[in-house]
Amino acid sequence: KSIGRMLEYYSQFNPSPLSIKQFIDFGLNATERTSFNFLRLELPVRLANIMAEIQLLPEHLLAMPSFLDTLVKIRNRHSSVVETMAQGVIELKESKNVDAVTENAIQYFLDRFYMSRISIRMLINQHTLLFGGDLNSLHSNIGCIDTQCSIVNIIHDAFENARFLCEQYYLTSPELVVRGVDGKEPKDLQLVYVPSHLYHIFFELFKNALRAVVEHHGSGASEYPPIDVRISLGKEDLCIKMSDLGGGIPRSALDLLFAYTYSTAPQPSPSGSGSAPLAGYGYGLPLSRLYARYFRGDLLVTSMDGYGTDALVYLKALSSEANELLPIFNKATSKNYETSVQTSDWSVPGQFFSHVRHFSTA
Ligand code: W6P
Repeated sequence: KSIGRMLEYYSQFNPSPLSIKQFIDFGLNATERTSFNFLRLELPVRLANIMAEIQLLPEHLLAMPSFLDTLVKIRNRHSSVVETMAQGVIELKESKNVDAVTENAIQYFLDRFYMSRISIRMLINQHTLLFGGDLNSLHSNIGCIDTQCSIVNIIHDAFENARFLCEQYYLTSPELVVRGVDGKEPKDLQLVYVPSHLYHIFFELFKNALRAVVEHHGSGASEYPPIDVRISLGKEDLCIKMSDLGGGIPRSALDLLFAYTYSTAPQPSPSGSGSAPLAGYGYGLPLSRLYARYFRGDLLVTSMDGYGTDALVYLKALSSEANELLPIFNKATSKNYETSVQTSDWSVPGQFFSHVRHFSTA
């Protein structure tokens, strides 16, 4: 059977999203046979859905050598996919200037591509952890889901490791303050979640916040304003707000934080030198947002230019509401690749007065 026919066949099915609660029930009750039978259909379905979408990309994108390599590599489930895709984007930027339609298509596609990949790896991890022979029943873990996942511990871990990089690079670093709604550090805030996803998100945010604070105040400053983390738990959402006084970023640059075409390839850690730039490279933020969205959360960044930045992470408080968010391939999908950014019917600044400041700070 040709691969093409197989993809065509499996892309007719829609992926079946699972909630964290279903992952737990599955982990507690399913036999290896049941799990295997589920994966035998679900993995090719998820793969075929995203593979079908690759055909919708603008033609010149598919001509980039790294994009072609990737087709082979995702089949083989290679580990360097993120670097390879980034390389493809870099090759594109070098070969010609990227128009808005292509820009849009890349952003849209890579968000969906990586989400598909996150979900496929989650399923494979669950299966191998549950049935791979390692005893994990001693813990509060079911596969890679921790049923007593301490958000505060993860935040401290992520901070300490980001701070280590900050110290290595700048020889200095700000402190961290973690507070609940009562102003005190929450001791036992637990949720059912995948700890590695949370760690990924917070490590990335801390790197950005630390860098902003040290760069803004200068690495010779005697003191820094701490990174402030505030946690609230409502009926529906668990919210974490990370605030830094790192000088902020202009509103016009906010979208760029999540743009795949404005990041460079994640560098393989430079051996020896030990002075990798702290952040601002790689796909850290767009991927972190996908991890947040994967179980129906989100990641938002707001800023006061000239002052500081808030990063907000939203998580579903209930495992029954934490449903996988999966890209599905259907008729609506191709429309999203055809339509460019909305044709604007708002005015653009005239050429004469656009650089006059509204308010003087003098
Ligand atoms: C900044 C830029 C940024 C991005 C993400 C998280 C925090 C921050 N702080 O200045």
